[in-house]
Amino acid sequence: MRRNHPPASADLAALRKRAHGIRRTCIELATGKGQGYLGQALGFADVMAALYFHELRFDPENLDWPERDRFVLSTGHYAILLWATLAEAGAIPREELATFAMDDSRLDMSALDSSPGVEVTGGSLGHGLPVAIGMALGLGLAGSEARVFCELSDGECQEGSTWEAALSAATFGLDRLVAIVDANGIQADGKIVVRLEPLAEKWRAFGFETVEIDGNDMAAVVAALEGARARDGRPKAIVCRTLPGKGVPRLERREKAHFIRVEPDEWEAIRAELEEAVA
Ligand SMILES: Cc1ncc(C[n+]2csc(CCOP(=O)(O)OP(=O)(O)O)c2C)c(N)n1
Repeated sequence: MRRNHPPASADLAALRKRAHGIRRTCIELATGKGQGYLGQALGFADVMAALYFHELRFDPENLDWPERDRFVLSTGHYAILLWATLAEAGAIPREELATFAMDDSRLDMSALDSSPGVEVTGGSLGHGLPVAIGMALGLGLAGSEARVFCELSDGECQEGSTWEAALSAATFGLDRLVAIVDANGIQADGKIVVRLEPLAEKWRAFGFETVEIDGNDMAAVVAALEGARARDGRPKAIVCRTLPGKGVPRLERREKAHFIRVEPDEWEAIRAELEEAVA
């Protein structure tokens, strides 16, 4: 069903259930591949549930609805999470999930703009925010009410293009723009290598109205998104502290969670741990 305006209040229990469904689908998608970007997907699932089931103006039956809010997935390697979220929303047929990462599938390992629900090809890191700013400017010129939500990673906060974009967003007073940083503390080889802290203060200093939250606390995520609705001439940033592998203790404990390798006999335990976590 089309959501025209974000609702005034949220059903947190229902959103947590959605997040769980999304995590379950992420695991289903990764099962059998032996490896993948599962850690980030599990970590950011709460934010995606809040976005797609509460905040975004969104029509699962028409992903190209012109008045939709734009969601830019800057980290194309999080694609598995987008497919799981869109399937949870009924925007991708569940049967299609079986084609994930196969030749000719619409559901690639990394998000392409030819895929359903993808606004721009991600994956070349550091480009999502600049593109989101162009979209926000264009929507403003077209007289649209649509807003632009841009996910980006803490790794991308080490890239100059991100901060150049942030400067221009504040200069243009882009209050329809919400930057959502997945501050999960990791990048390719392990922990973040360049000192980013205090990250929220940096966004603030660049002119963004900024909050820093536990991105795995649904109440906090919803409050931050609702707080970012103000059209007050300033862009918004939400710095989300998330836990890679969230919901599956054996994955939460992994030191190298950027690209997870899973033994064939481990999937069952992973599924069981996820279900135990919500029991
Ligand atoms: C411009 C660019 N440089 C390098 C890469 C290779 N790369 C893919 S994912 C990744 C890790 C980046 O860390 P982060 O964005 O924080 O992602 P996370 O580890 O949380 O998934 C890198 C370096 C890339 N995709 N794009």
